[in-house]
Amino acid sequence: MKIIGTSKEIKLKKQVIMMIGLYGQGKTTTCAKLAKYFQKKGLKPGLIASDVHRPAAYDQLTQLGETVNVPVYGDPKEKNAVRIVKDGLKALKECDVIIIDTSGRHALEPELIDEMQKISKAAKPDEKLLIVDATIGQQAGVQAKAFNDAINITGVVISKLDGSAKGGGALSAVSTTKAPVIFIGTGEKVEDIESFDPKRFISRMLGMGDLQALLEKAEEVVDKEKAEKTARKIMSGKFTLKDMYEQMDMLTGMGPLKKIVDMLPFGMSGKLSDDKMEETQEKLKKFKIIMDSMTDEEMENPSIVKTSRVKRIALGSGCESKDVKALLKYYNMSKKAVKGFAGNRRMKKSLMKSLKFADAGM
Ligand SMILES: Nc1nc2c(ncn2[C@@H]2O[C@H](COP(=O)(O)OP(=O)(O)OP(=O)(O)O)[C@@H](O)[C@H]2O)c(=O)[nH]1
Ligand SMILES: [Mg+2]
Repeated sequence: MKIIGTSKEIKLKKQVIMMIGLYGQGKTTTCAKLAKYFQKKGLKPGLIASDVHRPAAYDQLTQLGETVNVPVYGDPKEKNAVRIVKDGLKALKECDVIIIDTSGRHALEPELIDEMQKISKAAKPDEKLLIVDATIGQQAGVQAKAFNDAINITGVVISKLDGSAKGGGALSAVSTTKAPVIFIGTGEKVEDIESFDPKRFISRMLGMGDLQALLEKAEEVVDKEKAEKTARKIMSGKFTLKDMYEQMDMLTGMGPLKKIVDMLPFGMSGKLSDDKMEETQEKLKKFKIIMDSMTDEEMENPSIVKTSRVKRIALGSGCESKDVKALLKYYNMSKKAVKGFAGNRRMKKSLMKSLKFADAGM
């Protein structure tokens, strides 16, 4: 199976990006995803709505822009896409990365090529990204080649790689054309985008999970200092409800459990049913609400929580006593696990080592 083709990392600099592709491939959604991506890297993005053909296109992009909190330039009354792009570039000149959404067509017809070329001439984009939908399978490769021949794209984004059996086929087909794959889209939400890394993709296909992606996700949401503090506490064998609360906070902050588990190695994802995961996610949420009703003293020293306190906490958090007891049971199990971890010298050593790396800023 040959799936390593060309891949490319997008530069983190001031630039103009033009999105192109056929109908419904995910251009507009990907505009917002990219905006969020650059925003996270500290750059200021702006969006231009130059799809003048689909009536709702302007509203869609404006809404997405609001979601990610970036400015959107557009003029629903203007029917000339090139005019909009020119005005948009001026209006958004304070932005670092300007992303231009364009209209789609049913096929790569002369009219589409003409419009793409005109916009490209007016905007002189640093990147011309083709968006292709993974669910079309091998056809994605055909599209990539055709667009590349027609207007020299600089890269491809493969959208809808979530839950598509044909995703691998699409990716391998595109990878074998000359067009480098830059990003993959893995869901409908604005954060569902990943830089494409062929090695990582292979390991995921082979069921080895995607630890790299997991670590990146963790880095985004985890406060390094807090994580280090927790790690040191774990090593000392001390583990209070407060520590557990922080851990849950980190975990739930990383997004839906299913996504996290999908990134774990050894085909873990197959072993946990979606229902079970949803149940766990709900349980974590409930636990957090219960803990919010506990006093500092109880959080630091959970062993003082006996019957009367259980009742009070249940009442305060709108739960039943059995839920509070379930939380305490879960805490005691976690604490035992943590104690075992702290007692394991080999694990301790490897954790120490990773902390040293963290100290060295690595
Ligand atoms: N599951 C999933 N859905 C996606 C992804 N990217 C886009 N979509 C969905 O695909 C549909 C079409 O996306 P758009 O962004 O509107 O596509 P477009 O290329 O702008 O479409 P036109 O403007 O009509 O040409 C929407 O319902 C999106 O939510 C993805 O990575 N995963
Ligand atoms: Mg669109």
